Amino acid sequence: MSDTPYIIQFPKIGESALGYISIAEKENLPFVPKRIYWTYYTPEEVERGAHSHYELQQILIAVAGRVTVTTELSNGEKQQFVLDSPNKGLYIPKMCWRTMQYSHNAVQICIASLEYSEDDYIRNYDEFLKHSK
Ligand code: T46
Repeated sequence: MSDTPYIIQFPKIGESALGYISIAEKENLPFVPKRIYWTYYTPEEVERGAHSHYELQQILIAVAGRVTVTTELSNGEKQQFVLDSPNKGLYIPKMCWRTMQYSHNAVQICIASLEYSEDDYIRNYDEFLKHSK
């Protein structure tokens, strides 16, 4: 388990004449997935996210379009990632504030380490800062 976000390159098998397949296998993932969900048709002017998780780890993939993700760790370190390829994922550790913006055609898949629990969310930024190291 990493404490910081990082890009995961998934294998891209195929060729332009035939198309491609990418595969997420448990040996190549930082956790064993318990849940997968996807978001789509998010208007470009909408910012999603704006929360952190106490325990949840995630991998975000833009399987279509472009997703811009900003992350902030509890030590104040901020980063921006552009997910614009179906074989590129972003690992998001626990206790990481994130916001996402989407191109009009973006479909974002999230591979999650835990089942859904609203109790795992920190949706108040000041509350998140209280957990700063
Ligand atoms: C995250 C980012 C990347 C459920 O009922 N079950 C679920 O498994 C999920 C993920 C959401 N919901 C409900 C909770 C809200 O009423 O769906 C609604 C939208 O969720 P939220 O506003 O949290 O959506 P995003 O896109 O801001 O965040 C989601 C995930 O919730 C979150 O864990 O990290 O995607």
